[in-house]
Amino acid sequence: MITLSGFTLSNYYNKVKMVLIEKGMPFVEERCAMGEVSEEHLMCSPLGKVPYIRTAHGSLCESAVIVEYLEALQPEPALMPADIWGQAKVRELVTFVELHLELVVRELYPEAFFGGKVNDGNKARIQKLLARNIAAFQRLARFDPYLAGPNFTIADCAAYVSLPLVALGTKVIYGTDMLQAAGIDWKGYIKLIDQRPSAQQVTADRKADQAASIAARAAAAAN
Ligand SMILES: N[C@@H](CCC(=O)N[C@@H](CS)C(=O)NCC(=O)O)C(=O)O
Repeated sequence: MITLSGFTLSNYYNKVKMVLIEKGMPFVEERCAMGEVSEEHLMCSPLGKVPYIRTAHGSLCESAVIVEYLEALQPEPALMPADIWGQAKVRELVTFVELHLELVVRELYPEAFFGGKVNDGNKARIQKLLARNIAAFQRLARFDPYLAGPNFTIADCAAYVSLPLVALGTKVIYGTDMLQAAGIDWKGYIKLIDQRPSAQQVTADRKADQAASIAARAAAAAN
C-alpha cells in the first residue's frame, strides 16, 4: 500500500493524489503540518518538500517522478499516451505548467496568500517573465478539450492544481488575472476537469482542511 505524505494545501501533493485516485490505486494519506520538517521527513524528501510517498521499496519524492512511477507501476487507466512522441509532448506541457508558470508565480505567494511582502523590483521582474512564459505556454497547450489533446493525461493533473494559482496569484498582486488576460479560458477548463471524481475529491479535501485551519486559528486567537 502506498502512503502519500504532505498536506492538501500543496498543489504538488494534490497532483499525486489525483493520479492515485484516477488509477484507483489504494493509498493512505499521512498529513504533515505545513512548515514542520522532521528528520524523518528529510530522510524521505531531503529538501523538506511535499509530497513524497512511502512504498514497500522505500520513499520517493518529487511529484513528477512519483506520477511517472505510478504510471509505470499501473499503466491502466492510462494517463500517458501510448506513443513515445505523445508521452514527450505531455512531459513538455508539465514542464511548462510547473517550471515556467507555477514556479515563477510561486515567488508571489508570500504576499498573495500568506500575509508577507514581495518587493516591487521582484514583482516587476516576475510579471515580465510570466508574460513571456504564458505566451509560450499558450503556443503549446491545446485545450482540445484537455491540455495535450483529446485525452486526459498527467498534464491535466498538473494543470488542474496549478493554473488556478497562477491566475489567482497574478490577480492578487497585479490586479489582473494574467492567464485570462492572455485569452486562456482556464475557468472553463477547470470546470471540465471538476467533473471528474478525482478533482472533486482533492478539492473537497483541500477546502475541508482550509476551513479547519481557519477555525483552529480563530479559536487560538479567541483564547
Ligand atoms: N518540485 C517539487 C515541488 C514541491 C513543492 O514545492 N512543495 C511545496 C508545497 S506545494 C513545499 O513542500 N514547500 C516547502 C519548501 O519548499 O520548503 C515537486 O514537484 O514535488
